[in-house]
Amino acid sequence: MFQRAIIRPPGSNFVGGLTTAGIGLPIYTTVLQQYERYCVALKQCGLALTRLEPDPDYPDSTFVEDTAVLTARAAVLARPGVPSRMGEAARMRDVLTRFYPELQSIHPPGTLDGGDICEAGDHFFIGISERTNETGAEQLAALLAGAGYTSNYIDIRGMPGLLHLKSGLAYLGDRRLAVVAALANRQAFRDYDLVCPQAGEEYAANCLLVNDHLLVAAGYPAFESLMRDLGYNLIVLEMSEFRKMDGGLSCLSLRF
Ligand code: CIR
Repeated sequence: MFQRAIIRPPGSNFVGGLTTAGIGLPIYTTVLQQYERYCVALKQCGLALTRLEPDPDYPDSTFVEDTAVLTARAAVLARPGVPSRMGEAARMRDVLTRFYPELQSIHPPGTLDGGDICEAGDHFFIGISERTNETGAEQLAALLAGAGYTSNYIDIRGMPGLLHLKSGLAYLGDRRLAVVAALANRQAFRDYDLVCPQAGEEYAANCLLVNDHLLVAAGYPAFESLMRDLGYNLIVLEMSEFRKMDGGLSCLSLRF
């Protein structure tokens, strides 16, 4: 069970962040509305929120997930793989050491974005992407192994629409994964039940299981009804403005 989430509200600089989506610029008032609903949803899932201040130096810093990997037995400070975001991790260090005095770190030349790391019980899928390099992935795998976790690598380099592994993958509990069709044939997933969003609904794969609820993005009706049929207790959230910046439900919090 998760008990807490660290969040950092989007600042007025949010629209200046990185994006490849090509679907327009976010409207800041709508960003804030969607964000507050997301926070309410996390509280509804039973989480206590540690709410940081918006950071005027880092427009992408609301995507806090990318700064760390938090687990029940270990915590690792990430080392974001794009220059404009690298300083975000340092600003998270003090917050994290309050909860994890034994915080470990990814070191140069390793780079790693938390969005590339998908926890599935005691196993982790580690994405190798434009942001997370092989060295960063190997460092994390070794740190996780030291804490008794297994892992394997999923190379997503060059796959359109997948900034991070979790842009197309989520763990749904009970050895079930939501995964985009383009990743579904990977050997690493062979012992899992796979649920694939239909063509046109790929964004919905970035859903988020938080205790007794599954957070899903609004606007993907086929995926939503599939999840309802599987018995999940859904909270449906409008995410349009975060999608414009390549972000989704998992990126906006660090849960532990
Ligand atoms: C970026 O390009 O880094 C941000 N605009 C979006 C980060 C989304 N994070 C995530 O999927 N974990």
